[in-house]
Amino acid sequence: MGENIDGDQAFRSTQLEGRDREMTWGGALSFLRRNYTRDLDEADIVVTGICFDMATSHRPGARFGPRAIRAASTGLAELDAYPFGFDPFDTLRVADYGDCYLDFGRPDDMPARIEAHADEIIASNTMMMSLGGDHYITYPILKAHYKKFGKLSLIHFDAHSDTWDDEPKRMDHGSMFLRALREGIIDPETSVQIGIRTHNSKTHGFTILGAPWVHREGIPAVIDVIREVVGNNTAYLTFDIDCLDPSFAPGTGTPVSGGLTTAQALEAIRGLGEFNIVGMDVVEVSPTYDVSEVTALAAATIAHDFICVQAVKAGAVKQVYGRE
Ligand SMILES: [Mn+2]
Repeated sequence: MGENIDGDQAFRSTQLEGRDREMTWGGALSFLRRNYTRDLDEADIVVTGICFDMATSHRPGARFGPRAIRAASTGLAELDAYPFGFDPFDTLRVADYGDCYLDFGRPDDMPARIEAHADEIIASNTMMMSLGGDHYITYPILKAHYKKFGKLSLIHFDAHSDTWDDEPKRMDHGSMFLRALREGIIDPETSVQIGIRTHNSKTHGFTILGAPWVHREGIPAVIDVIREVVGNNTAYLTFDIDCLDPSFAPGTGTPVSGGLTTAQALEAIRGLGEFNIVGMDVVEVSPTYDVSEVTALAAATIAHDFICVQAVKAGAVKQVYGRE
C-alpha cells in the first residue's frame, strides 16, 4: 500500500509508488489513479493523453479517448494485477502527466505541439505511454523518439497498415507510417504489423501478419515472428484499438470485422517482455461509439498490462494463481 491516503490519489498522493484505497465509481480521475505531476525526475513511465482527432478518415471522437480510458482504468487500480499477481507500482514509478494542450483553432500547429510534448517527456529519461487520439499522433511521437533513440522498429497492432500513399503535409491517420518510413524514422525490414485486414497493394517491406493468419496460427506464433523480425532492435509499440474486432471494440473511428479478441491482444502484450520497447501508445478509442465502456476498458487493460510487463523486466516477481 501507499501512504494511507483514502481517495483522490490523482492529486493528493505525494509519491509515485504504491496505491491506496479509492472508490472505483468516484474520485478524481487519472490513469490507474497515478499522481498527476509534471515533475518527471522520479518517474519510470509517464502516461499522457493526446486528445487529437483531426486526421480521422471516418468517425471522429478519439479526442475523448484519454478521458474514457482513464475512467475505465479505475477498476484495474484496485487489486494486484492479473495474471501477474503483484502491484506494478511497488516496482515502477508511474505518473500521469495530463494531456498535451492543443488549440482547436490551429490544427496545423498540432503535430509540432505533440512532438514538443513528447520531446519534453522523453528528455527526462522516462518511458512515454500515450493515450490517443487518432493514430496520426504516433507520427509526431515517433519523430521525438527518433531524435533520442535513432531509427526504430515498429511493433504495430492494427486493422490497417497506415502506409497508404499520400502527398506531403496532409494529416491522415492512414498514411503516417509510410511517411515515417520515407523519412528514415522507422525501419520496415525490422517492423511487424499485426491483425491487418484491409488491402494495400504494397507492403513497403513490413512483415504483415493478417488477422486471418493470427487467428489460424495463434499468439505464440506472432511472438515468434516478432522475435525473428524485430529481435533486439530498439522498438516502438503502437496499438490501434481497431486491431480488435468491432464486437470487442466498437468504440473506434474505422472498425473492420474479423479482428482479434481482447484475450488475444492481452496475450500478445504479455508476450512482449523480451523486446527492447522504448515507448508505446494506445490509440483510436472513440467513446461516442462505445458500448458500456468495453473499448475503453480494453485499451486501459492493454496499457495496464504493458506496465506490468515492464515491472517484470524491472524485477517484479510473478505469482501464479490457479491455472492460466
Ligand atoms: Mn486502424
